[in-house]
Amino acid sequence: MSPTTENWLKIAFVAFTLASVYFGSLWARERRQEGMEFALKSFFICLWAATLYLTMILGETVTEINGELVFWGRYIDWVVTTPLLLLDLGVLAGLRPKLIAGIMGADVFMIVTGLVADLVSSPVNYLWYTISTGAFIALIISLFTEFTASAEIRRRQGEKRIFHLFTTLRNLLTITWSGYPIVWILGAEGFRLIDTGFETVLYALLDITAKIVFGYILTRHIGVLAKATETLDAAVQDYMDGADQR
Ligand code: RET
Repeated sequence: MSPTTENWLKIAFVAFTLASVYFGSLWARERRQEGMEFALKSFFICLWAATLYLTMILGETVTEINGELVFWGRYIDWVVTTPLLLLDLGVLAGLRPKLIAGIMGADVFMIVTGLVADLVSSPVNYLWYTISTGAFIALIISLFTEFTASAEIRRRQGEKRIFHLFTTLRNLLTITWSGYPIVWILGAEGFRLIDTGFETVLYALLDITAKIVFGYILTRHIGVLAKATETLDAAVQDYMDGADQR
């Protein structure tokens, strides 16, 4: 591992450790307030990321394959944390639980096929990259169709602040998440236009924005979020009532 790679893994590890302390203490202080499960989720997301960064620093989730270092710990991080980030956005939009679950499933598919792309050699890796990107595009489309339509309903019900928070986080998510397939294809896994050190820097910055900045904006609006939880509870109740009739 080059010094740049190692240093940036450490920078990300420290950032996620501090962020998990921040979100964890926020939750501990105000855990009886409605909407605080978002802080708890951000705590877990950052703790998980810090743990996986630690395993990469220690070389436990890094393996040399075909003469190239594969940081597979990243995928173990993403496969757990990205569905949780989508869950946040789905709850905020007031999306039906069934759809949230479907989107989380598509996301897991995207990460697992991305891992396969990283493990196999060229040119088959590009096949898996394309499959993963297909899932990614479908996911982004769903954010701008189903998620947004659902959030629109809330806006019409007078919940303007929730709608505004939703669009801010949806746009942040779309921009940061789009960075990942770009870094991947430019880096050691694809065309090798950037070296592993620079790739580590870019992934660290993307991870920090997608998890810490996202979680910070989200938890700063706990009051708005309490309302989002109420609506989801009502949707779950409706769903359960429907199931009762069957
Ligand atoms: C890969 C490579 C294959 C094609 C695609 C990818 C997308 C990855 C994404 C990752 C998001 C990670 C986040 C992490 C934590 O905060 C697997 C790089 C489409 C979108 C948000």
